[in-house]
Amino acid sequence: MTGSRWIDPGVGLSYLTQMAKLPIVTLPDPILRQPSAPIERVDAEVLRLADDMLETMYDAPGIGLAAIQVGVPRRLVVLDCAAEGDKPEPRVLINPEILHLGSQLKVYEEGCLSIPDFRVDIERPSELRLRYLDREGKLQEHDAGGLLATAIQHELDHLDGKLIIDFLSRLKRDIVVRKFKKLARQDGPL
Ligand code: GNR
Ligand code: NI
Repeated sequence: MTGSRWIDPGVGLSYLTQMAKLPIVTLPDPILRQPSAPIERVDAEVLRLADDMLETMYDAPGIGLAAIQVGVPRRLVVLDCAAEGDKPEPRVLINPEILHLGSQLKVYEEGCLSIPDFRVDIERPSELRLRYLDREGKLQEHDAGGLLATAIQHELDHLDGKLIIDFLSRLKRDIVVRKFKKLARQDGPL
């Protein structure tokens, strides 16, 4: 997805900008454990980052991406949970907050772009109510269920430095982390 688009800053000037695929931070990079800070202003820079994150997510491919996964510790998430072949449903959530979690739980096998080739069954509430700022900076409240509810909880965990390996026992988590540390030594920077 290499495209270009116009941003109108609303002062009669437009800039032609190019979307860019960003490198995804993977385990064991300690950045992934950093808590993300709220976004103070929904400006052109934030929207640009959101578009770059969408391109990065579609390219991966994945169904969600948190800013911290591209090294930016801000509370910004992109998602697209549309079924393959259906019309894309790109979503941008700024400063997302869960207002309510349903009492019914469901198990979903989750993966994470920051932990390649690893999957784990995780039990989470199947429905939630979410509040966030949209790309116009407008406060939104929505109910979510299905895969979207699972993905939202996964992404909000990232904003607090939490990863899907944290749902494993300490022993199993250490085995996964050690594997990624070894991989980073092998094909990491010379
Ligand atoms: O692409 C992804 N798939 C996925 C599958 C089940 C539950 C959560 C996810 S999110 C993940 C992309 C990712 O790592 N987002 O942070
Ligand atoms: Ni993830």
